[in-house]
Amino acid sequence: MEFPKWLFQRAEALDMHDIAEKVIESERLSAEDGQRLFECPDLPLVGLLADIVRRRKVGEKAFFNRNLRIDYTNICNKKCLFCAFDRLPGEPGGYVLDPQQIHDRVVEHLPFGITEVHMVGGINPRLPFSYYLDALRAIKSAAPDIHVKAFTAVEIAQIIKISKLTPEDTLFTLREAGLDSCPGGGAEVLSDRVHDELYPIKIGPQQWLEIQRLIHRCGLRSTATMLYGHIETRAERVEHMIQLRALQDETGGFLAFVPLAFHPENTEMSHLPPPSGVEDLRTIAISRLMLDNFDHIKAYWVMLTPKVAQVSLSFGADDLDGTVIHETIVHEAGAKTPLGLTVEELVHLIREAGKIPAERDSLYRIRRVWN
Ligand code: V47
Repeated sequence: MEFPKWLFQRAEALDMHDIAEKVIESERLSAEDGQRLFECPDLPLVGLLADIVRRRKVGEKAFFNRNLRIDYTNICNKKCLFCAFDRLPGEPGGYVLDPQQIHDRVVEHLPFGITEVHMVGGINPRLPFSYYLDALRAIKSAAPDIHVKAFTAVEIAQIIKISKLTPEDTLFTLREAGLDSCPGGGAEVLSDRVHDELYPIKIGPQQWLEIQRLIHRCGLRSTATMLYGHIETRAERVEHMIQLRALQDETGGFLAFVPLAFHPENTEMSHLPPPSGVEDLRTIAISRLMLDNFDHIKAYWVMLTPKVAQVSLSFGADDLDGTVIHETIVHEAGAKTPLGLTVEELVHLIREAGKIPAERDSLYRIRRVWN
């Protein structure tokens, strides 16, 4: 690809021309490159480089789907300091949705044309293996063709523990009950230091990666997240991306990367400021540049706000997740975003960003393009 002269001059002025050249030549960036990009004072330059990669991957399309969130329980014994959603077993305010309630919630939302249910919850030690299977079956009995994206690696670790089956057989049994793919939550920051400080009794980086490897080995796809903007360093963010990239080289099982902007309200870290819009855009752009083997970078509007998510479509992101009806985890932590966007609103956001709206299914097959 021809190197635009003005881009080269701009990069050269900041001693970033070697990175720009690597991007143009589709060469893999190193951890050191990632750190230099975080330190680069010219955010639009970083965004332009990310935009080159985005365009190469998906052209002018930007994706979304029609999805419903079901957070089946907020009871959790993991005491993560960044979480405002959890209630300890026995604490007031805890809930568990029974399979009938899950079924009814799906039925209630079928008129919205949902194609995916994204279902996660806390680590509730009182739930037996049969609960997880019944919850999946409840969704499929309401809508047999719906894609069920459920249970983060943290929940999968818990389900394996209680299932009395091998890890592989646990996954196969979940699949038989209706599991189609797994969401990417629970990764937080793949760093032992951050793990020890913020969520020491939840699975750590190596186990999270191991469970993802298992999910992919069992034939299921998944996503990967990173919770940024709290105590992690920029070097730790880069290290997180490098670890995901290595696993993706090995399995090819990740569909997308989803950077999650930390919301401090009502958490043990409420004294911290939330990440700024600039930090959001920079993190998204650098993830697009570092994760060369990921097809999609998701701008999760629920955490970013629809406005920042829209701008991020020019900074490396190509997907707005979806309608996300009824998210609760981050709304408990102070998110002021709506409890769902309509398809019309998503199409409008994407069009205004100069991109072509493409409704996708959960595996990124296109269902409709708004030309
Ligand atoms: O695992 C918890 C994070 C995740 C807070 O896979 C918080 O496509 C910000 O994983 N501030 C759940 N974040 C959401 C999630 C997700 C969302 C959208 C798409 C996908 C996907 C996955 O939210 C949790 C945790 O990492 N979280 N508390 C908080 N205060």
